[in-house]
Amino acid sequence: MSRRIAVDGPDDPNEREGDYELQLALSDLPGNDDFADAVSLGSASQTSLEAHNRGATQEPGEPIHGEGPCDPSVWYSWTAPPTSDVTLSTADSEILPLLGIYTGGSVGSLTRVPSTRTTATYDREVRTFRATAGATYKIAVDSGCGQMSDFRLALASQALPADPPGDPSPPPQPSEPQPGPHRCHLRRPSHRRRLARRSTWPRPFRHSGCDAPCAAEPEGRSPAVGSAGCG
Ligand SMILES: [Ca+2]
Repeated sequence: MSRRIAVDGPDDPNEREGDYELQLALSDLPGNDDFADAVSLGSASQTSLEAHNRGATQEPGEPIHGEGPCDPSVWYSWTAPPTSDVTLSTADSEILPLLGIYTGGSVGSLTRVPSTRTTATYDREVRTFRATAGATYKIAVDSGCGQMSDFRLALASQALPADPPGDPSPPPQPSEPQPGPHRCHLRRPSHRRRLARRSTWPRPFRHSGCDAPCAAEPEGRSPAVGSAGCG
């Protein structure tokens, strides 16, 4: 396929004519322009690469990764080995890089992964996110203002400490009966004993379960049968 190239000057008529130099450079299109062609980063805990987004496009249904809709994006895929805190960096890129992190199986049904942009300058963006063990993340590298040039991408993950093994729960021990509030059970003397003791009534009641005598009932009153506090 042939292309025709026009060379023109600015609107100012005083600058419309003069010498010029035309440079032409050819570059292969990125093979991971489309989501389905994402380059796999495997499950490395750390990795870095240099690539470019020249000729990259935005697919129908592709989310907007930054603030603009230009989206000359390329895609990568990475699977978290353990649950980790992950840092993505595009430091020293020749574009104004933008990063998008997603899960999902098609470009039109992606779920954006919560992330924090810790650095954003003209040549780098740094984002951190929490990755779940075994989950596969789709990473888009885009550029602001539709820039197309070289970029760098570095991934570093820090596995979260595993839960401490902890001491196994001790087997349940049979609970010993706990002493409750001490109650003294008064027993009323039998009728026969009451008759025998009529001459000495009232007497201090004796009770079971308590060595101390309970207070005598007021004279002339029969003690109630039941329980009463001892003390
Ligand atoms: Ca693309």
